[in-house]
Amino acid sequence: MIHDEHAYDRARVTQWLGAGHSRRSFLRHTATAGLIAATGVTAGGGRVSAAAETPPTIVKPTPESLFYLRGTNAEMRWEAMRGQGYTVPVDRFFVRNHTRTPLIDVDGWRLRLFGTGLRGAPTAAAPIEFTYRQLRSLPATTRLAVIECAGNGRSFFDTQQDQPATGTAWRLGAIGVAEWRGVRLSTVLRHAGLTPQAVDVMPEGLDPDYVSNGTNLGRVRRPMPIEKALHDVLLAYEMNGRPLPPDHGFPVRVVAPSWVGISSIKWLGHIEVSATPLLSPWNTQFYRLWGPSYPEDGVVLGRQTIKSAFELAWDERFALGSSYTLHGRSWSGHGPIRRVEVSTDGATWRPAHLSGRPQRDGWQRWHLPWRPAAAGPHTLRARASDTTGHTQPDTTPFNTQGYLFDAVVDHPVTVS
Ligand SMILES: Nc1nc2c(c(=O)[nH]1)N[C@H]1C(S)=C(S)[C@@H](COP(=O)(O)O)O[C@H]1N2
Ligand SMILES: [Mo]
Repeated sequence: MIHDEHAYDRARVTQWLGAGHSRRSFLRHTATAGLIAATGVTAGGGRVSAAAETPPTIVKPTPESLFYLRGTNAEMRWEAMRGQGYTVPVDRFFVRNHTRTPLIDVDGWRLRLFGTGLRGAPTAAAPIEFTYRQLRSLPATTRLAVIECAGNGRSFFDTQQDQPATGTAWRLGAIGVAEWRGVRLSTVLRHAGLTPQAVDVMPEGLDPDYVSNGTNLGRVRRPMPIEKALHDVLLAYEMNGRPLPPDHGFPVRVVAPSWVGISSIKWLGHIEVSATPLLSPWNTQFYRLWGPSYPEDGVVLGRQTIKSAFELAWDERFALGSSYTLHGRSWSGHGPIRRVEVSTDGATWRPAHLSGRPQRDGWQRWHLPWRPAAAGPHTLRARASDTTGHTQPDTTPFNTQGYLFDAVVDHPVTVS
C-alpha cells in the first residue's frame, strides 16, 4: 500500500541524483529523453508526413447532446448522467486522447514485458510475450473504478480564481465510472518473472508518438511504483460487460483505481519492469504540481482529489416556484464520500441525501429538493467530505498545469 506518494517520488529523485545526476539534469531529463526516443523512433521512417485526409481522433459518435468536443478529447456533459444508473454508459464516457484512437488487430497484438526487474532481465528486443487469448485465460476479476483526468475542473482555475493554467479547459466532465473486467497486473507480472528487486513498472500505449512543442516525446507512458502495480491495478479487457471499445483502449488497458487518469494507459503494448527508477515526460514534466506553493522540482501526481458535480446542464433553466429534485455525484481518490452539502442561495448549506452505501472505488450519488423562490441567475454549489478528512475547499492552490482542482464549483443556473 502506498501511503505517501510524495515520499516515494522524493526517494525516486534521490535515487536518480545518487546515480550521479544533478538536480538540474533531472529537471531537464524530459527533453533529452524525448529527443533520444524521437531519434530512435523516426530513424528509419524519416519525417512523418501528414495523412491525405485527417481521420477523426475518436471512433465512437460524439454528439453534442452528450459531449463537449475539446481538441482530440471529448468531455461528458453532466446533464447526460441524469436518469442514468451508477456507471457511465460507453456512449457518453469521456475520451482523453493525446493523439488519436488506434485500431488494433487483436490477432497480431501482443503484450510485451521486459526490463531489469524481471528474471533474466529480458530486453525490449526479446521480451516476454502474452497473446490476447493467454491474458484472457488467466484468472479474471471484475471491479468498479473511476477514470478521471488529473486536469478535470482545470477551467475553474481561470474562471473562479483568475489563474489560467495550460491544458484542456475541462469543466467537470473528464470523469467516468465503469465496471472493468480483466486480469490483475500482479498476476501478469508474476507470470513474467517479477523479481524482488523491481521498483518501477512502466506501461506504454500503442497510439502514435506524442509531439509537444515540436519535440517528439515518444509513446504515451508513465511509471508507477511497484507497490501500486501489485496493490490494485488491473489489465482490463472489458468495460461495463462488453469488450473494451476502441476509444477506451481495445484490446487491453491499464486501470489504476483512484490514481490520475494518465496512469490508466490505453492500448497497452509494452510494460517495462525495472530494478531502477524509471522516468518519462509523463512523470517528470507533465502530471507534476509546479507553482508558487510547491517545491522547485514539483510534486509527482498519484491519487486523484475530491470533487462534486450536479447532473445539470451548465446554465440550466428552472421555473420559478416549481419543485425540483437536484441530483449529483461526489467522489474522492482518498476514500469514500461521507457527507455532501449543497447551497442554492449563496449563503446557507443543506445536507444532501446520499443514495446507496459508500463506495471506495466509485462515486457517491446524492439528491435534495429545491423550489426556486426568486427569479434571475443563481449559483448552485455542492461540497463533499470523504472519510479520510478531506473536504472541498473554497479555493485550490494554483499549479501551472491546472491539475487536481478540488475547490467547490460555482454552477450557474437561471430561474424564470
Ligand atoms: N495510450 C494512451 N493511454 C492513455 C492516454 C493516451 O492518450 N494514450 N490518455 C490518458 C489520460 S490523460 C486519461 S485521463 C485517460 C482517459 O481514459 P478514457 O479516454 O478511457 O476516458 O487515459 C489515459 N491513458
Ligand atoms: Mo488525463
